[in-house]
Amino acid sequence: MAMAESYPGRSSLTSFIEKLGGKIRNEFNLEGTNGVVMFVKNNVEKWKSIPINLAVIGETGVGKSTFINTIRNLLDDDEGSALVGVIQTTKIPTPYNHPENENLKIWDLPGFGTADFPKSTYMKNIEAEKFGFFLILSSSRFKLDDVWLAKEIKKTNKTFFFVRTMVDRNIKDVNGRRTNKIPETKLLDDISKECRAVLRSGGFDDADIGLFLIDSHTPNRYEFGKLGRELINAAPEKKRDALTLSITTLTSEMIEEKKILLEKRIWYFAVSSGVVGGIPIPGLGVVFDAALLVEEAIRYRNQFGLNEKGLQKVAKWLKKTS
Ligand SMILES: Nc1nc2c(ncn2[C@@H]2O[C@H](COP(=O)(O)OP(=O)(O)O)[C@@H](O)[C@H]2O)c(=O)[nH]1
Ligand SMILES: [Mg+2]
Repeated sequence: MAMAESYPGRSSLTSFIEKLGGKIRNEFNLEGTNGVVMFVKNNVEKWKSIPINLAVIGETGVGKSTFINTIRNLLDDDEGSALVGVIQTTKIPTPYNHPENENLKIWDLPGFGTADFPKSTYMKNIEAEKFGFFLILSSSRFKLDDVWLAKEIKKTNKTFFFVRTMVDRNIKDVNGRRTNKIPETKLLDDISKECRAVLRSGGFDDADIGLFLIDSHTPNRYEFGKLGRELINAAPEKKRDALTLSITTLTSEMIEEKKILLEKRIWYFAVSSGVVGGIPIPGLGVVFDAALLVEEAIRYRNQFGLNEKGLQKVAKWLKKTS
């Protein structure tokens, strides 16, 4: 998987730490403790200044606003959330900042083929070049227009995924009044096949198409987490950390991604602390640790939603989904 390239695997960890130690020792020799603090900060805070623009496209009612709220870890009535169930009156692309990373913008884009956004000028009108990723949403089978759009995006070499929303409703519709329930896996498989048939008719091979079946109300179910992971994997290396640290935690896949990344980050602190702590000036190591480690420890807690606000949110989600 692409992940292995950017994160030190177990076998390459020793050389990663050795190299890091060399760089940090160098900083210390040149600039003292401040140099080391700056070096670590520059490296671990780099992600905050990297802009990421994610486009969410689909007709009114397919679940764009809901998806945008969920990926930002917001419930529909939270402050700053996108209005759900509201017919779009604004026909211009609307950005929503991620609450924890204002450089991550998720854009609500109007569907195409309307009078305001004719197909012929759609890519130009939405300023397609500014987006790194495109998610094409549908709450039923995809249409040939979706396939057309995907082809246009493919021409620009950008990443795109198909996202089939509201699968929970389909399952409920079929099984709601049956005594002998059809297994969920079979129903999901049917939805997937139905979607893929349309995409295949447009010339997309199953192998090169990312299709994810989700329910934005319960992101810990179905393929919401898998979608988050694939977004991270598809991101250019320099954007990967920013996405990992920003995307909502509510899936096991994201918890795993965050764990891997935070494990890498911790070496910056451990090695620096070792280098600075090894200098025979009493108290220097303690000061250094206090300056950097407290902040990072708070970040770890926040990343896993283990602060008060995060825990309240999890409680709210659980209450809502149980
Ligand atoms: N069950 C379920 N309902 C959803 C999902 N996504 C959106 N909805 C509901 O579908 C309706 C339209 O959603 P909205 O996000 O406003 O769609 P938009 O017009 O594309 O922005 C709202 O009532 C949402 O609560 C989903 O994944 N599962
Ligand atoms: Mg909307």
